Amino acid sequence: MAEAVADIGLIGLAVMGQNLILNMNDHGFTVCAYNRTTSKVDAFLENEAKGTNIVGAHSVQELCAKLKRPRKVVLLVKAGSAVDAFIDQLLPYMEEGDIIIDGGNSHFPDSIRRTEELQKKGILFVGSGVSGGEEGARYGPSLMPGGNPAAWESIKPIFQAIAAKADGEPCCDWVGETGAGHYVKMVHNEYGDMQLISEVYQIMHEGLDLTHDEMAEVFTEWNKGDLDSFLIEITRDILKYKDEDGSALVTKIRDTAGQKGTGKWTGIDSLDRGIPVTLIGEAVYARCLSSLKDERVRASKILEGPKNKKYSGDKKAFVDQLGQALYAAKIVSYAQGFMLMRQAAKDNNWKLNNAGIALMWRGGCIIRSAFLGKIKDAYTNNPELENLLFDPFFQEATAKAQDAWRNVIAQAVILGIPTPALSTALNFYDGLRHEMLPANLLQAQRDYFGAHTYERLDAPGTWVHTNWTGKGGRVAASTYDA
Ligand code: 2AM
Repeated sequence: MAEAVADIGLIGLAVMGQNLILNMNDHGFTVCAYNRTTSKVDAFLENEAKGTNIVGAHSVQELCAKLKRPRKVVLLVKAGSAVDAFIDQLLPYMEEGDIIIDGGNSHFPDSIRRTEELQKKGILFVGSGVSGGEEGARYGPSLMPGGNPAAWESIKPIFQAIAAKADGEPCCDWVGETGAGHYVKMVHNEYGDMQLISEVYQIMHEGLDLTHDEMAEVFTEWNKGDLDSFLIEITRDILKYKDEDGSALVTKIRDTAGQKGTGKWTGIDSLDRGIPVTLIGEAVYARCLSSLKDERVRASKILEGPKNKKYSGDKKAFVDQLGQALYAAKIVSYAQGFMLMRQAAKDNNWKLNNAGIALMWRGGCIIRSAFLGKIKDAYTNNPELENLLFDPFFQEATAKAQDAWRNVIAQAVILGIPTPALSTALNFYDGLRHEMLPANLLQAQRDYFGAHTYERLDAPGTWVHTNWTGKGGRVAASTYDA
């Protein structure tokens, strides 16, 4: 029988798995490595792990024998059936209180199911979002663990040690119950931020005729203030990057955006829950429209735009307004994301750690930004905050930016430059702050053509049908909703 020497085990020796093991080793933990194809265990021990405290196992049984109690096993294997298969293989060698952590890209309903099934067997399951790619895994990822809360005390020292740090604080905290970790990982995506930055780029390029070096200067300045973030920083570097002929390389890249699906899944989830996460929606659609390159080339030759395509005012002042518009729209984007998480928490009975979530995203991942510190403060000050925009800091920030934001969008509309994300953010903001929306008319229309009934403002909870034409029946269609 092997001696229990390891603090934690990890299954799945692809790059992410190997890097997480090396990261844990750097922080003084003894890790036992295992992989389905066991030759990879030997190769890893002989190469990357040579000279470290890392140990290997050639079977799940050997892995479990080498782990200190309570056993902790991280799975970093292909999402889906491989995770369930490994859980089944581990169970015979585990005892009550042992912990299985899935650090892969699992869909959150699977993590809900696994937490519940394993709890019945006395095993603690954790579904953890891991963000930051290979580099993050090696030197400090953003970690978003959720699942069975009883597991947190045991895994906390390891997780917080290996996570990225922002102002000395680990970008890892307990997210919430069952599938909360993987859910938050899904909502945390860069689609909104990237689309907003790209729209601002198009306005500066097309409407203001700024050179790429001038734009890089603007992004350098923005990165020193409220907009300080990884994406602003890399945009600055991209704009400066020259091709062999001395021109900006970015101008030579075919303008059709790819996507792996995270944004799409967040969009679909938001539609399912009835929460208007419009920035992600627009960001996904903008990528779809970009992909219709051939059709756009044909359209560009036949569809009319405005005669005047250049901004004629003070460019410097307008660039400052662009920065404000970008900031305000970004606030709305995060407000929408937290609205979605709030609804998912209600639907699933999760008690979400909102302040912790903002902190987890401050480092290690693509959306990392200084701005998230303000979100953390907002939820620390008021854990029950109904909407991020109600926090005094964000309420004031949007109020201060709104004139600039409105002017930017008005000018973009006049110049014929598309701003789907910047505009939807403002439309959402204006919609949210309207006590009355025209849904009264909409309800009347539904009642007119479909007898769907409507609720009266002066008698809440009373649903009535009006015979709008004086013809036809007086029966309400309460049994269907078309
Ligand atoms: P492998 O090296 O044996 O292929 C990323 O692909 C990781 O997931 C690898 O460690 C890989 O193991 C593992 N993996 C992928 N599909 C798997 C499966 N069906 N069962 C077990 N491990 C799997």
